[in-house]
Amino acid sequence: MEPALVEAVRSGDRKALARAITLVEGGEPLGEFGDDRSAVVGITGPPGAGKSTLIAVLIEKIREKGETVAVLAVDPSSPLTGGAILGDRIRMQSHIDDHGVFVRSMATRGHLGGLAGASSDAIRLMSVAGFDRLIVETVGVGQSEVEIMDLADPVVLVVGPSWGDEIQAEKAGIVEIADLFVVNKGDRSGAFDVKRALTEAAHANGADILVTTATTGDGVDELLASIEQLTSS
Ligand SMILES: Nc1nc2c(ncn2[C@@H]2O[C@H](COP(=O)(O)OP(=O)(O)OP(=O)(O)O)[C@@H](O)[C@H]2O)c(=O)[nH]1
Ligand SMILES: [Mg+2]
Repeated sequence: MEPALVEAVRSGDRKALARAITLVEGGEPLGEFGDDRSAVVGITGPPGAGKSTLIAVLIEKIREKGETVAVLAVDPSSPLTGGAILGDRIRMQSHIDDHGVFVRSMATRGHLGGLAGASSDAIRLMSVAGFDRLIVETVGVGQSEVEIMDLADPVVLVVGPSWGDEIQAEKAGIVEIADLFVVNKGDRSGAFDVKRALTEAAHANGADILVTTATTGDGVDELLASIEQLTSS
């Protein structure tokens, strides 16, 4: 990649950052540069669990603390959830004029392999751009999402109150790599049953289980506190 573009990204130019991510998405190699990487928080889980809604609340809380945050939402190729790109944009739009927030979707549809590599380069670019916190969202339904989560530490698994039916994500090995479990939609019946059902898996990972309601913000302060604790250790 052009050193001038990388320099512009480093200086905090958001348009340059967006352009650079488009280039790595198109397969352009990023090349070498200083790896001053911030902690990457991975947020994954089955479609519709409320990941984007939770992230929108987290963004608000992070900004209230005066920290900056960049989010990469890696969209699934599944036609079922392909509308997520637009949904994510709309949900996070309230932060669009804030220089301390950068939100980017990366489409997996039609991607010719190397998705984890492109995501990794996009995250490096966001890190170099100087954000205090980096978040990557994936839908935990396939092997490539597990690969992307390899880039993240900690990994937060978000499930809904119907987790019992969501065996795909379990098959994909997401449960094994989660550092924190979140049962979202705490306002719905079943959330506490799911919490109980996850206790063993969480215990095996030494992970906590939180219950949140993203739509009201309930439990999100605790979620951010847990994330901060995991990123500081
Ligand atoms: N009742 C209730 N609905 C919620 C809650 N959190 C999110 N939702 C709703 O659940 C739906 C899916 O939320 P998203 O945030 O798009 O979920 P997601 O996990 O990002 O979905 P994908 O990116 O498509 O996998 C939306 O209609 C949200 O408004 C919650 O805590 N309670
Ligand atoms: Mg989403």
